[in-house]
Amino acid sequence: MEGLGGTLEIRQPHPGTPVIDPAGTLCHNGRLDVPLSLEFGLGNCGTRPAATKEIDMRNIGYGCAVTSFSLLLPLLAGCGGEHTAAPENAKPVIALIMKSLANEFFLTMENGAHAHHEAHADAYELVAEGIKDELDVNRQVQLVEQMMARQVNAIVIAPADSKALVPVCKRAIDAGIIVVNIDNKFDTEVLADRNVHIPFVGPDNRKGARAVGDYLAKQLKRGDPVAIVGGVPSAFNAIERRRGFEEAMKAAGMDIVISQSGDWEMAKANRVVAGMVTDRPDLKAILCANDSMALGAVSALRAAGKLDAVRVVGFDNISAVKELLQQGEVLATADQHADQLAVFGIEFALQMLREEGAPEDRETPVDLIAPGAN
Ligand code: ALL
Repeated sequence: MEGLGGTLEIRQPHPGTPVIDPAGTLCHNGRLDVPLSLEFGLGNCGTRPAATKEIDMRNIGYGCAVTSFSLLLPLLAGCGGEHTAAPENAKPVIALIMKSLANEFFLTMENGAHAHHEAHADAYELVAEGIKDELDVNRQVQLVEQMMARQVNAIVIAPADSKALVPVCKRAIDAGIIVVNIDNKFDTEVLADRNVHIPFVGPDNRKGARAVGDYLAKQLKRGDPVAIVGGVPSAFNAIERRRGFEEAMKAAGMDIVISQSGDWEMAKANRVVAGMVTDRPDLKAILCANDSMALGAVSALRAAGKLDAVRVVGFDNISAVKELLQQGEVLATADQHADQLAVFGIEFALQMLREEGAPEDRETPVDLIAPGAN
């Protein structure tokens, strides 16, 4: 079997707008991020799974506005179950698997990765993928499986869930792929249970949140009632940020009267905060585990006429929050250098590809961003 055929249909998006097709494929920046796993059955090739192939549309020149065409994919050389080995001197392929590209944080991360790749294009090939929303864990599992089918050399992953992605990443490692965990750390116990070691490259989220909370505390009075809006509860970085906020508030004698999840999402945080200020009109501050949720909190407070009475802090230092920081509507955030986070992971993976064994985990910087803080 020398090639496989298929037909791909892509709808016309609004220019420059992220578009998600029903299969969860994300199309943005004029690029079709084709987890569009074109699934081609292989007839009687019994031992191999259905083949998936991802297609980078960047060079096609139509942006995402391709309507319909046929593809011939010289995908698998045969049906014997053997891996199609890359030529000896081929560049390694590194797959970056992120979370929600609807969150500016991950777009910044992706742009940083592409800039690094452009500067080191002779060293490796980059495939960057994301999911459509913060809770789409299954899609991330599928992305790892697609990268395995594609036989990439390394996967750099920011897992949406610290436990659920471990088994598929273990399968990738067993298949000979290097896996580097960035941003949100895998659960240590689950890794131990599965007897797998995955190096982590990312910040100390507890420390970052503690710094934001300590700064906020200086603007409050002992005993003030405050609330926490957390990230997805199954994400370790969400747990760590909540701990950092709690430590700071307790150390300064504040009263944490409500703690609820906003699932990292602006809209969910907006609803949660609207409820909080109704239940506790005396609230003095809201600590949000990321900036998307801080934006949702600010708009809920504005709608309730409470923007002056309640301080808001976040985490990420996304551009929309930079403006609010200047206007004083958000008091502080933490910068974990999204543009560098994937780059650190990619460099780590390249190092592992060059040398045997895994280097030590690497802690990356996280800085308090607040007026007069530095
Ligand atoms: C985390 C990141 C960001 C982000 C969040 C949303 O893993 O560290 O703070 O806002 O994911 O997915």
